[in-house]
Amino acid sequence: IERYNPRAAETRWQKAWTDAKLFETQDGAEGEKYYVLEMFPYPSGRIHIGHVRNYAMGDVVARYKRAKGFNVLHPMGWDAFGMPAENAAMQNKVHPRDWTYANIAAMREQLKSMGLSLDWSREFATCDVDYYHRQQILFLDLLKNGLAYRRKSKVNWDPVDQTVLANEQVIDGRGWRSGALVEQRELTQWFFRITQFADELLTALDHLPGWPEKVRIMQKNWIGRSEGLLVRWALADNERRATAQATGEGVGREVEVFTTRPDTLFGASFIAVAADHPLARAAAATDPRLADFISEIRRSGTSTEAIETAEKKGYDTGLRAVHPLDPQWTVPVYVANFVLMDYGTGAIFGCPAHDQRDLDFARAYQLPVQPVVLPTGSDAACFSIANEAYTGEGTLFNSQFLDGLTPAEGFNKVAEMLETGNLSNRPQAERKVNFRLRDWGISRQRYWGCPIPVLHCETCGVVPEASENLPVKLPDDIDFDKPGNPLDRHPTWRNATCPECGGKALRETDTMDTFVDSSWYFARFTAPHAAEPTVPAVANAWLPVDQYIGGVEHAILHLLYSRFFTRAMSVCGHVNLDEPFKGLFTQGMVVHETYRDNGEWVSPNDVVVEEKDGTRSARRLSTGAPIEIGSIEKMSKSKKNVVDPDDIIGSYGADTARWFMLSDSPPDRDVIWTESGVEGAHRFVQRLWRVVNEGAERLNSVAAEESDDESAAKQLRKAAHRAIAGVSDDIERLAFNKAVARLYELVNTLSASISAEKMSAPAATREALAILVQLVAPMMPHLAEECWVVLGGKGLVASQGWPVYDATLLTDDELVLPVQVNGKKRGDVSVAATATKEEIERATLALPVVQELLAGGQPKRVVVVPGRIINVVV
Ligand code: ANZ
Ligand code: ZN
Repeated sequence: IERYNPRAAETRWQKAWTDAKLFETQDGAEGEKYYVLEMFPYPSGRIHIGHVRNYAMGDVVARYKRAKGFNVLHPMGWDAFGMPAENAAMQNKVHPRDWTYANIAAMREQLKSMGLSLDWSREFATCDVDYYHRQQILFLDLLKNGLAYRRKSKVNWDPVDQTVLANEQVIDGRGWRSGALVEQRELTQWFFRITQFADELLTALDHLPGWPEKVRIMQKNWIGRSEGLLVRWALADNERRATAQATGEGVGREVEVFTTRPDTLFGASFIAVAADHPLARAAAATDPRLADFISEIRRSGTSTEAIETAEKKGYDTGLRAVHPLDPQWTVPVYVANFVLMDYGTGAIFGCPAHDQRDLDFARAYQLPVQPVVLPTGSDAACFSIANEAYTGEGTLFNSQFLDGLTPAEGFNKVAEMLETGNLSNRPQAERKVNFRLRDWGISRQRYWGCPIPVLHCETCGVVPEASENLPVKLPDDIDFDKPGNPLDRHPTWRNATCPECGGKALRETDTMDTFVDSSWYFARFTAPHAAEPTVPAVANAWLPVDQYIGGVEHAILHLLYSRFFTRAMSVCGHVNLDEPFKGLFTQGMVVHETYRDNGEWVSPNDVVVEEKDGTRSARRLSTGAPIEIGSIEKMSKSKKNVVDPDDIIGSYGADTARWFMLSDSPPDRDVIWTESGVEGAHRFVQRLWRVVNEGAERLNSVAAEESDDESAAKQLRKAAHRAIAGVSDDIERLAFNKAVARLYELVNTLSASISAEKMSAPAATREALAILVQLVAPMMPHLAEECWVVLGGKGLVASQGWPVYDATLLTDDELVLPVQVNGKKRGDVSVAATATKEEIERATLALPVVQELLAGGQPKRVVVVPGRIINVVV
């Protein structure tokens, strides 16, 4: 038997599927709909091995569901806008469009070489004018519905690159690319009102059983709902008047804080406000040192993370605030670097004993630390706080009328008192639900993105572009010679006519965040050529996506934006649903050992690893020099521990690559790419090929009238039918590695029976071989087709129905056990040999004769002697 040659076979079968238009899905075709989608790739240039894993998984599901009779939608496209294309343009003088489409062309070929059952007729790239045209329609619809708006907002501005930076692009206060000190600028930016759905986006997470728990928790934390109290602290009169006079500005009479712990009010020792709080600004007007302090803390990074990790710093404004529960008690008012302006009210009261940040701050500025929550079982006399705040449960103490209450009771008591204004004859607080979630800023000062389709008219202000003027196309003739947004300095593109008054207007030059592009592509796949963003009836029929598969790195932003955008599209009538992804699966990464030669990373291609007496050593393939084996890490170019899917597919074939990606570890865990693992997968490919060929050969030589040996046939059929049940179940649960293990087993069983001296059950062997090939097909589709031909199967495996198992073959042989009632034999019960005691008991009690003797009552005792006898005591 000749070795299986994947190279020739794979292209042949890919062509056969394409010619048969097998994977071109028709809307409303026969069968229940099933939409399976892998997160679409960014066209960076080449697919990486993580893509192979992701798409192999999705393809198994798609092929399996198709065989099960579903009408499967399994499309592919490109998340094609974004910075890397502009970087390439700056570095290599190539147009972002050319760079992007060349990458797409290369990657499309790579994906095609994997033999994925994709409907390529629905392919699009988000940078296609056809796509972003519809995104502009959506933008204008959101604008009409109050879901898009413009406001001033603070941004990180890189003065050298002349661009806005995301928080992650600011490193130690400097631009990641230019190294320039980042400035805070106020720019008018476009936002999507995601906060309008904050509560809904949160509660709906409880109704997504098809999502991993960890992703739901991450989204919950991101949305960050907290129930608290807005508490107004009056400013002590003297200082307030002094400041107000000096600045001529109305410093408020009070400062309002947001707290989730009003129960700890008696432990308060200071008020702190954000650098941008009006109180801080007013105070800085008369205090140059405070002004310096404020500019210093503004420089040190604006990300929540930067703020949380920075050393706590504050400046005493000299103002004093009056404690809301005790008019005789005042605390100092600081400006502090750990208070964020855009959360709550931008002001807090600090309770050092029970909040770590407050404690760090209090220690730095010698402020009192008064514990007010006593851990259960602690002694009030001895309990004190050192360097760790106590944030647990307990009983309130040192708190006057709150003493003895739990924190929750204390919360309610304080809330009631302050809400009703018992103490000062006016309400001093109100309950408030706060969200961490902010509106989504979508403005980017970049060229390679979807233009925001509005105009700025001198007379009419901001005007949406008229729909007949859409799309607002990106100009082609741009240059990247200077930093900044090429759209801003384009000589003519900005000049336009106001659709309202016909006067002169300037185009908006901001483009949309690329997360907008990926927030609705799954809906566009349902009608990729429609004139409108969707055809609602068609979209509603296909959506939600039944199984979405992608990396956990998208657990928050992409998935949350998509959930928001789906709701926004619903409001505008483009779809009629809230949740876009019914099932979500986040696959693990592909990791690889690292290698070093004198501190320099070495590619696995130039390394041979040897194992001797259980220890592994490595040397360079080219020079033979010894190499240090390093830790196993995510594949990355910088560590050179990448393998190129093209190389793997070129030398072993796509089926081997797919099989290995599916076989080695549970799909939600990381998989370690090893050469030996790939070789193992390839050996299995060859083995399967041999078993099928040998089987077919021997079957051909068996005389037609020869009949099966009954017991041998039964064993074989059992193995095959159990494999059908098991593999189906594994695929349904996305436990691909388990399915693989079962198929190894089935091949072993078949191989033994085929190589036996006498083929005792030819008919059963024929059946089992066909089943094997069909079960393997979703994972190794090319090999399966080739084997199908060998077995003389009709048509393509890819268009066969999924094999159906015979349920009677799943149970082991039955056991018949005698049943005694009160020591006297009354009958027999037959149960599966594998039945548990509970199952045997249930079957026994269900016997009519036992039922009769029980007369509706319960037995006193049931004694099961496994494999022997059952005694019922009534
Ligand atoms: C007093 C207090 C005592 C607090 C205590 C906590 C523990 P979450 O749960 O995230 O909503 N806070 C409020 N606004 C803030 C801002 N703009 N910047 C920084 N911190 C702010 O957190 C609410 C708590 O975070 C609030 O409750 C407040 O501190 C602080 F033992 O008030 B707390
Ligand atoms: Zn106008």
